[in-house]
Amino acid sequence: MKNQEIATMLREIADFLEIQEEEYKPRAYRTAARNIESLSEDIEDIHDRGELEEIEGVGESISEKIGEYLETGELEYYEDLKADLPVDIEAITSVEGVGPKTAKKLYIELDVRTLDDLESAAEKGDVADLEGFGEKSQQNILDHIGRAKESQERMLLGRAFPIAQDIETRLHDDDAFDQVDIVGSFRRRRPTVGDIDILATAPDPEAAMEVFCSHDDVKEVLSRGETKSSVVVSGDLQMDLRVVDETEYGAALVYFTGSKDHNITLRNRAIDHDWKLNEYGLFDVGDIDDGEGERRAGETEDGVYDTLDLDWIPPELREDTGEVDAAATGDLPNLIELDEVRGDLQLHTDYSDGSHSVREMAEAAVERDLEYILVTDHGPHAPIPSTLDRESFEEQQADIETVNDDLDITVLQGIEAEITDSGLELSDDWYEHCDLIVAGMHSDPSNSTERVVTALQDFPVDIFAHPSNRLINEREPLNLDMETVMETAAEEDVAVEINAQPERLDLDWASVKEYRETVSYVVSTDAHTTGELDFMHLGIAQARRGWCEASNILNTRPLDDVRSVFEI
Ligand code: DGT
Ligand code: CA
Ligand code: CA
Ligand code: ZN
Repeated sequence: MKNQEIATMLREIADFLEIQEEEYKPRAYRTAARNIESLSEDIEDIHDRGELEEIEGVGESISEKIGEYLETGELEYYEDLKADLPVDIEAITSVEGVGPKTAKKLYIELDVRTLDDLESAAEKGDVADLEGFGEKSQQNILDHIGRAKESQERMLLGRAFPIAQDIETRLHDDDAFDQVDIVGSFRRRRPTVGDIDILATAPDPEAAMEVFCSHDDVKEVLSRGETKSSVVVSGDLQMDLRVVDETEYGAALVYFTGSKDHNITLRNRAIDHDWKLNEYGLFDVGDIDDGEGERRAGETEDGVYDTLDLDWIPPELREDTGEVDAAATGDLPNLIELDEVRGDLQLHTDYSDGSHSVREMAEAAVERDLEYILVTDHGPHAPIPSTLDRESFEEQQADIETVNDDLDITVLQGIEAEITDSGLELSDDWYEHCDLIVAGMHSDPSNSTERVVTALQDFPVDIFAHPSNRLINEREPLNLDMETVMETAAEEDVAVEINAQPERLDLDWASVKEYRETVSYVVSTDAHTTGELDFMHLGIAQARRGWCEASNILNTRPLDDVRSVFEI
């Protein structure tokens, strides 16, 4: 599937157009890119049906360009832009503080085309000498370039998801394959993945390799062997395929799912029994000095754990944070499942920066079997172009009432309020009209902990949204004293959000685990389009990584419970 590849191209076009001082077009291209990369359907199928323009944010002009690219493998418009400015614009603008115009200046003055060029120019001191730059901007580049380089190496889980799933389905459906599973960090649902590791069994491994390596979406074959191959697919994602013997499949599943630290703890447990655990199986080597020993397990994953006297450990927990001990004593959590979610407590509509109406969002939520949603458009002082004021808020209220009469779902009206230096942005007269107040911080002041604590203590906040305000691969988390913040949230009965947007996944899973007995969580999509309601699974995966059961997550409860918890 070429969704990610096309989204990246559209984003680069947006950067190029921004350099040309185009006013509206860059935003249009970025919106289209965002919607395309969150599609679960293959964009080629949509194109085949002639329905590109039905994708939100894709009008005639962008749809023609996508069509040209899909049909010819190239887009002339894009090639021309790139010929004028032959730089890796996506990579260079991923350095925090470096925008498209800066990138152009760096190219013209210093011939910076890649991140490596930029790094060496900054290290040599050439950037500081440029007009309008100086030591401070140079230092900023040096401070942030490492993260930018890393971000080139790791793809967001939510972006890799459609690509990986598409390939898994395709291999599954092909006669050359029997069992197919995606393993590695993807199976553990780490927020970012370095590559996609696929494990399979196949009647004829060489035929399976041929299918894997020769598909249309493969851009480059890095290595090809009889049982292991590596390719780069559309979207610049590396995929490794290993074909193993049926009798070893379970042991290989354990080994290649990782994490490495989890594997080491398992292996040590095996050693305690005088056994040996590796990717081929679990062997009794008690009386034997060399050779394999007697095979105890290996065909199924469950069998490997069971033979080690362990409950089967869900992949999301395999990070060596106590899961093996818990599995030994029968104390693993009964992890929350996606289908236990009943509502979504943060999403946006076209009353602020969302793409869809209240009704469209509500209908999409009904399709996803939700019982309630909380609309949380941005309050008047949010640092974005389109926000609510009192008048539009009242119009929205009327809209919501009609939708509630028409549809089999309850729409609550909330607001995403900005945490400011004096607490919350809203004046008192807002509060009585909101069902729930979601508060979040989108700036990075030096006294962020103090501000959050004040907002939670002195203002009627119900949910604290995306606590660290990080953007994975783009922006550092706030410098918050998380323990103080979580204790305050607990004292003030403020629920803490696990935001499911692919670049947020915030509260991060390690903190989720740490504070799960202190605070109540909600998992919210923060959807800005109907399609983004599907991000819920990413947030639930992080809740699972944080050892949460349904009881830890408020939006698994029926609406009446939610109402009584928040006293609405
Ligand atoms: P990634 O790709 O950086 O997102 O993270 P992983 O966890 O997918 O790592 P990867 O692709 O290098 O390897 C896949 C799994 O294979 C890993 O989770 C555990 C296993 N593995 C790889 N190398 C080693 C190793 O040296 N020792 C052990 N015990 N396991 C390993
Ligand atoms: Ca991997
Ligand atoms: Ca790998
Ligand atoms: Zn928004």
